Amino acid sequence: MKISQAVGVAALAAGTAVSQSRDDDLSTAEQEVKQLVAAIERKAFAELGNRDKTFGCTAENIVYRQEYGDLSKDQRLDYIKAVQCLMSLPANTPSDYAPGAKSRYDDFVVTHINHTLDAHYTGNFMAWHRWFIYTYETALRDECGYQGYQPYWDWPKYAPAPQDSPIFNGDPYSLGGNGAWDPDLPASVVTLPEGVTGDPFTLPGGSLAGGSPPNPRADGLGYNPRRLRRDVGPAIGERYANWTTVWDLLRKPNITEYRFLSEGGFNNGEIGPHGGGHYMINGDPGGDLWVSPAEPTFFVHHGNMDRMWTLWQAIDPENRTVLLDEGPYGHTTWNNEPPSPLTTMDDVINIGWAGPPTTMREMMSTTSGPLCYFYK
Ligand SMILES: *[C@@H]1O[C@H](CO)[C@@H](O)[C@H](O)[C@H]1NC(C)=O
Ligand SMILES: *[C@@H]1O[C@H](CO)[C@@H](O)[C@H](O)[C@H]1NC(C)=O
Ligand SMILES: *[C@@H]1O[C@H](CO)[C@@H](O)[C@H](O)[C@H]1NC(C)=O
Ligand SMILES: *[C@@H]1O[C@H](CO)[C@@H](O)[C@H](O)[C@H]1NC(C)=O
Ligand SMILES: [Cu+2]
Repeated sequence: MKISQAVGVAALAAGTAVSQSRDDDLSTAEQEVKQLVAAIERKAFAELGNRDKTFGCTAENIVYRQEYGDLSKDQRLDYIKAVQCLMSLPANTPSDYAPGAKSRYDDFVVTHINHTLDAHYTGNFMAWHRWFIYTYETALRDECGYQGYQPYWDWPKYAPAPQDSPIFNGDPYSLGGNGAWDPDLPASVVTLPEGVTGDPFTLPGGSLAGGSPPNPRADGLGYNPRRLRRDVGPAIGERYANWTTVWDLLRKPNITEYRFLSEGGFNNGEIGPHGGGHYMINGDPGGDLWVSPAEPTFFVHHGNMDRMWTLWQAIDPENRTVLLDEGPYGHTTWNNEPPSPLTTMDDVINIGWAGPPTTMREMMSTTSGPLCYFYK
């Protein structure tokens, strides 16, 4: 008997038999995803266990990133304190380049704004964000004394009610809630743990979100402090980031197909779980492609983007850590517009004042290059 059938039987026995086929399908997918992820993890751990000590990354020194809700309350507070610390340290970005960059945290926002058009719908997208998140995690640890690792947001786990999840429920251990409804604003005003509200960054001019007030500079790099606003709810996640989505994603045969589901088809209304995670947060700046890292939950969302890619790669590491995308998203320009060369392993990944550069080659594995982490 498949586990998925066993769950159906258990639900019947508990008198909670799922009557809607939709729910039944999702719980089937949930069980299948959990089995598949467990099998991938066993395979990856076994491979690590077989490595000898000459390998830089082994079962002894690898570290693990955890789901936000799996952290203890103390661990969540440690993470929040480290993020607040990053928001209180001085910026590396010169103020004549970006007057809005007031803190070390803002270095990451500035870099993301500057690289929006050469790090999304491009061949470096997954690797660029892997290095971006890793550098952020490193700053939390080295500059703010954080002892843990970057947590991730397992989207489908909370898709039916993300506003009640440990990430968004507004309790002192969360990354803030939706806040009180303010009839003067199009989205809700968020209430973040003390400190997290300090200096949310900027919106670039002409950006997607109806951010207000508009940034004083057309390039969005001016100083524009305001409270975060969110509109967290179930509609987007249930549609674009459910258990079936994850099941389908992990079974994609190549990176082109993988990315087409993950990021959505271009301009056809599909947003995939990547857009789904961003628009589950929504608001200002979370709903804005350029400035979205100014919303602290960006990093748990992209943590899961990286986790998905890591798990998918671990199914066939030999092929999937060398394979570069040959589809329209595999080039050095946004959706290959205007036409540009394919991204190569030697391409440099630049993250400006956020941290040092790296290469595509170094970012293709979390266990076989300079990186040494996995997910659990
Ligand atoms: C789950 O997500 C997929 C897209 O990945 C969508 O096509 C499907 O309709 C969603 N399922 C439900 C039950 O909403
Ligand atoms: C990726 O997989 C799809 C579906 O099997 C196939 O049509 C496509 O040619 C593959 N692309 C590459 C680059 O192998
Ligand atoms: C890649 O996949 C193919 C078959 O799918 C397999 O034969 C091969 O050994 C794998 N590894 C490499 C490095 O090509
Ligand atoms: C901004 O991005 C461009 C490439 O688009 C790069 O040449 C430049 O160094 C970047 N500047 C900063 C400050 O990150
Ligand atoms: Cu991004």
